[in-house]
Amino acid sequence: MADEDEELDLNELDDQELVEQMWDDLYDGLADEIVTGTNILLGRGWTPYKVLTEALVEGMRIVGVDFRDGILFVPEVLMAANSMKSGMNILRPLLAETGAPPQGKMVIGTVKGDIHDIGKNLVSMMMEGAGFEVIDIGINNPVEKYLEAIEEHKPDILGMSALLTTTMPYMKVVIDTMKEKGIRDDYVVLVGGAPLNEEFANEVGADAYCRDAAVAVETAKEYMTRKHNQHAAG
Ligand code: B1M
Repeated sequence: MADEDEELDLNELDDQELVEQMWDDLYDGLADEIVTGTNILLGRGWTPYKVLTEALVEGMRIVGVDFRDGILFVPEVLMAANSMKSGMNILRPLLAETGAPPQGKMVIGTVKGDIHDIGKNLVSMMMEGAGFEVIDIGINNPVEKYLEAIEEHKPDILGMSALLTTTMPYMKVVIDTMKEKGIRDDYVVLVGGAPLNEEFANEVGADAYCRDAAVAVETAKEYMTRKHNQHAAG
């Protein structure tokens, strides 16, 4: 009954009010409300991508600011993250449903020591929506896990995510190990995560830095086009 009341209340809000309410609900870790809000916006004709970026990602950005400033703590941020995932679960199949032609294969995972996975999951969702087959190897991956996954799945692209300044150098460990094994150039290596930038990506020997999930998709597509052109020429 309480849920029904909440749903009615959220339905009465206009789009902007509802989005702002969802930022508050995400902040408060209210997963049911996030599910309801996500469904309402979709029902009003919002694209899954618009709901994702304007309601969920922006809500998590606000959480991040108060986490940084010591206003929110890990348990609260975990609840916010779980609420965000409830919304993402609704959007995932819709984003994958675009009927995009098959593009290629990507293995993606968050590096060793790092358990942040929302950004990586979002990249996976968007890549699937763009027609990529995605093998998501999860969080806290040592170099061996990356090597096993690329050996098993033979992807076109290896994606790595890191959200901490302390874990992002681990990307170099993975890339250097690939070099030692003589397999670095068999894969396109894309890296992303809030503390990274292009300079860092160059330093560690990645092919490209992806600022966000949309850039990851565009970059991956560009590399696939290049690969096809090279095959056609060779
Ligand atoms: Co963490 N955390 N956290 N945290 N956390 C940050 C990253 C932090 C910036 C917060 C802050 O202080 N402002 C800070 C890092 C500071 C630093 O290193 N400079 C921080 C810290 C310090 C910590 C802990 C150390 C806190 C503690 O324990 N005292 C701890 C570390 C745990 C660990 O990993 N070992 C910790 C823990 C956690 C939670 C578990 C509570 C939770 C994670 C839950 C989860 O992921 N399941 C959490 C969260 C949620 C955050 C913030 C608030 C939000 C991250 C997020 O999900 N953003 C974050 C603050 C912030 O980033 N502003 C913070 C939304 C997401 C959509 O964006 O991940 O950037 P993002 O992904 C984007 C792009 O970066 C890019 O595309 C994505 C989509 O557009 N991208 C890629 C990401 N990966 C990519 C890979 C690609 C391509 C693009 O491959 C091709």
